[in-house]
Amino acid sequence: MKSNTFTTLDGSGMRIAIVAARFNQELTDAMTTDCVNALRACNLDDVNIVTVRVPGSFELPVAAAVLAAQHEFDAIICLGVLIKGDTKHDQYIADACANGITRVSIDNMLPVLFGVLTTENREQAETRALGEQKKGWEAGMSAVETVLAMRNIEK
Ligand code: DLZ
Repeated sequence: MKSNTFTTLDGSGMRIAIVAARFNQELTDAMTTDCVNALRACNLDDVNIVTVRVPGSFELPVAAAVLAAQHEFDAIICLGVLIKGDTKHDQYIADACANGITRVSIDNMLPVLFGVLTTENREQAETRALGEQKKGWEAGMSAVETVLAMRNIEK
């Protein structure tokens, strides 16, 4: 079974926020569309899917923190595309982003999904964002699955 193959997930009544970086916009736009479609496929109403855009992946954690503080969402999905450049800039952003998202998630006991691609080059990013891997779809499905899993733990 492919790792991103999901069984039927019912997210009826869930409210989920997507925070998407604009950097590498062609790719993050596609991931956002796929993510929204995944949530719709899990029976979420459009009114319960909120999308926020930020400049780059570095800004994903602070936007997620603000959304988490509203206590209105069952999960927050962070989407971004980090492509390696000539310097270590991408590594610093990736580390800050991953650490920040983890902190927001744990501090709020809320699923905050890491839908951020960290790739060596544009081709790898396109395969994951636009190709058959469809990482935006995977992030949406993972969010609903995690909310359901947490509800089971809480019982
Ligand atoms: C500056 C920058 C660079 C070089 N590369 C990326 C990238 O590949 N992916 C991404 O999402 N954002 C990138 N950014 C922008 C930073 O995330 C951030 O928006 C700026 O440093 C402003 O804080």
